[in-house]
Amino acid sequence: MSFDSVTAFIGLGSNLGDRISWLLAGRAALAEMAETEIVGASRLYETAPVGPADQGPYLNSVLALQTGLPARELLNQMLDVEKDQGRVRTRDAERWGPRTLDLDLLLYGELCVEEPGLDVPHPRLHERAFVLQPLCEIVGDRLHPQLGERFDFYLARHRDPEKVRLWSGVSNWKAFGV
Ligand code: A4P
Ligand code: MG
Repeated sequence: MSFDSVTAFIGLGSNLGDRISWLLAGRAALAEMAETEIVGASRLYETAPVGPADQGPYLNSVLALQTGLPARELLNQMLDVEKDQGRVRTRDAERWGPRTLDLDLLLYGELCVEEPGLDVPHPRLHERAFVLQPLCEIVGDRLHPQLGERFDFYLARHRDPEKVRLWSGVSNWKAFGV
């Protein structure tokens, strides 16, 4: 790993088909990206859908990556992984609708950018329990690079134990790397 690598955090979500298989395949594909290593993982959560209510519950988790890829290149490769894992984007696909695998670039070091096709930190990160709960397992005491409070501050505002529950369907989710 090069000296100027950055720690990035990626949110994974799935609510269609064999959800855990999509997440495991997504994690494996992320681990194979050039100049990139998975260095941390939250546990898995089963979460009530945010957005249209007529969709099933999600599995969500957050991975920490050490990467030498620039942010845009990382996101492009994440979108390729989504595509390879069977997610179909159509022009009229429902926003926040069901998906086999959704990968969100939550944080890329301390970077703050708002460009066409690249918003980091993820703009809804600080208001979603399904992201904050797993993220805070890894970096709850870090500061949101744009908004300035600790991530566990935002979690305390949005925590929802009814809608975000630990999921123990597999035991090896955190067994990445060596
Ligand atoms: N894009 C720009 N910045 C980013 C970034 N930091 N991470 C662009 C990811 N993508 C980024 O994303 C739309 C475009 O945003 C991409 O082409 C990319 O270039 P999308 O994945 O096609 O659209 P989306 O996911 O339907 O919409 P959006 O607004 O990204 O939704 P979210 O925020 O990803 O939410 N409920 C539960 N319980 N768990 C979930 O995981 N996920 C969603 C999707 C809704 N409800 C959920 C969950
Ligand atoms: Mg998304």
